[in-house]
Order: sequence, then structure tokens, then C-alpha cells
Amino acid sequence: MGKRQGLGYFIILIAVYLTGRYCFSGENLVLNPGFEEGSKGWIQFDNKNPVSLNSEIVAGGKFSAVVKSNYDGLKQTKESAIKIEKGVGYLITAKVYSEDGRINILCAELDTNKVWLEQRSIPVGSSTKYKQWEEILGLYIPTDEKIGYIIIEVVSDKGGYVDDIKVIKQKKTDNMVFNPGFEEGPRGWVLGDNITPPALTRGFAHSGEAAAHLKSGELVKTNFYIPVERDRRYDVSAWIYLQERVAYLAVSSFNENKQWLRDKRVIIGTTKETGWTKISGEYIPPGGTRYVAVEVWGDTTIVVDDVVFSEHMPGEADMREGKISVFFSREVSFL
Ligand SMILES: [Ca+2]
Repeated sequence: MGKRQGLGYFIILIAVYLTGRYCFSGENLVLNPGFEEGSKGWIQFDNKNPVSLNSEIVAGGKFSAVVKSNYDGLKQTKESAIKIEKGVGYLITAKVYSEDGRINILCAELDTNKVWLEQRSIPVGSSTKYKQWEEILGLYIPTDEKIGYIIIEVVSDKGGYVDDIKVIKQKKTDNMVFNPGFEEGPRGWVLGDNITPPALTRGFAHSGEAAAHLKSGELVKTNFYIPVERDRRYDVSAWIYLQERVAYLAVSSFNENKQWLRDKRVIIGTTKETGWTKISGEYIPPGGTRYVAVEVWGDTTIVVDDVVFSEHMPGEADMREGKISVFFSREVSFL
């Protein structure tokens, strides 16, 4: 009995230790994220002037930073650049406010010596509302061996304010889909109109507690674009609960400016099985594709869970056949 109790305590201790580690990995990597320490860690885009602060329109604390108009915004100094680990995603969030303009959050990539890489500033997200605080969310996944650091940039056409900027390292995983099982609510997912979050189920899921619940014809897709590289292969899959008719899994293409490439959508697979089934297949990015979004829809009510997009690892079947088997996806230009 005593031994069992000891084992129980041991398991609890391990659980506490792991929870602690998990929380630690969720720390904000941005220095002076809410501008409560003045302009420390931030500089105006001209590389000369310190950031101007505002104390009237704030999202939290005493100060926010002024985002000047004409794209003369602000950015992190090289001293406060964020060190990047390969194979890990970073969730970037910022609260922004503008009277009549658009605020853009970008992520500039630097090499291991903190030198800016070939003019590379990756768009994270833009504001869509006026005269109210709005949270911008984006997922950054480093794809290049050369990247050592990133700095956050905030620019605007007509100006505004920014506050509470966060860069949070995600858990290391091969899956490039953020919140793949909907356990963090609808975060990272959007319906076909690019605005509405999907409805969720609670307690009816393939794994965990939550899943996305779609009506007939409703499409759900990853809101954070996933960077892909030419000539690489990717595995795509999703679990779908279906009662009748058919559901689809597809991957949409975007160019380097994150513009949709209408005729490059690839259908990965379909299912007509009732109950929980997994649709899976391989994806090779069509020419010109730099980012992708994973999409699921059905012509009936469906439940979607555990969506995966990961780099292809040669499996047992590949070895047995002495070749790499390729799933030739069908390109379609409709929907
Ligand atoms: Ca789930």
C-alpha cells in the first residue's frame, strides 16, 4: 500500500514538473511588450528616433506605442531580436487601434549574425476594424536554415496605436497546423468568408473535447498560412465524422505575397464512410506556391478534428516497394 502511495506521489510530481515546463514554453519572448518601460527594445522605422508613447488610447497598462502614418512605424531593435529555433512555430499576437487606417504586423527574418535576410519581412496579419482595439493573430514558422532571429515590425498607412505584442514559442511538433484538434477553441481557423470562426462541438470529438462542426457546404480552413518549399512532399490528413453523402479535404495555394492562387487548389481526398474516418494523402506544392491553407468541407453536416499538415517522412510501404509512392492529387479550379 505504501509503495502504491509512493508511486502516486511520484506520478503527481512528474505531472507537476511537465505542466511547469509547458507553462514555461508559453512565455512571451518580446522585450517590453506593452511599452510600460518606455521605448526600450523598440525603435522607429527610420532607425533614428525613439518610439513615441501614448497614455490615452491603451489596450492595457499605462502606455501604448504610436504607429506613425506613411509606413514610418516601429520595430524591435536588433538587440531585442528574438532567437529562433528551427522546426518550431511561433504564435504572434498584437493589439492594434486605428481611426481610419490599417495596421500591419510583419516579422522580419535575420540571419544568425542579426543581418536582415534579403529584404525578407513576412506579413503576420492586418487590422480590419476602425476606432476599436483589435487583436491580430498569426503563426510564424521558420523554413530556412539561415534564419537565426526575427524582429517584429508594425507599420500603417494612416497611423494608429499598438500594445501587448507577444511572440510565444509553440510546442515542438511535426504538424504545421496550429490548434489542429480545436482544443484551443476556434483559434487559427476560419470559415470560407475569411472572418467567421467555425462552430465547435464539446464532448463529441475524435480526440480531446472539441472539434469543428460544419453545416452543409460550409468550409473550414487554417487561418494561419503554412509555408511550404518547392520539391518537398507533405502528408495531409483530417478526421471527419459523416452521417451521409461526402466530405472533402483540400489544400489551397498562395504566392509569396499571400495572394490566393485560384486554380492551384489540390483535392487530397474524399470520404463517403459514415462515422469517424480519416482522409489522408500526399501533397506536392504546385509551381508558384509559397504558402498553403488546409481546407475541409462536406455537402452535409460534418464534424472535423485532428487536422495534420507535415513534411513527408518515407514510411514502411516506401521501403518495401523500393520506391517512394506518390499520391497524384487532382487539381481542380472550382469551389
Ligand atoms: Ca479535438
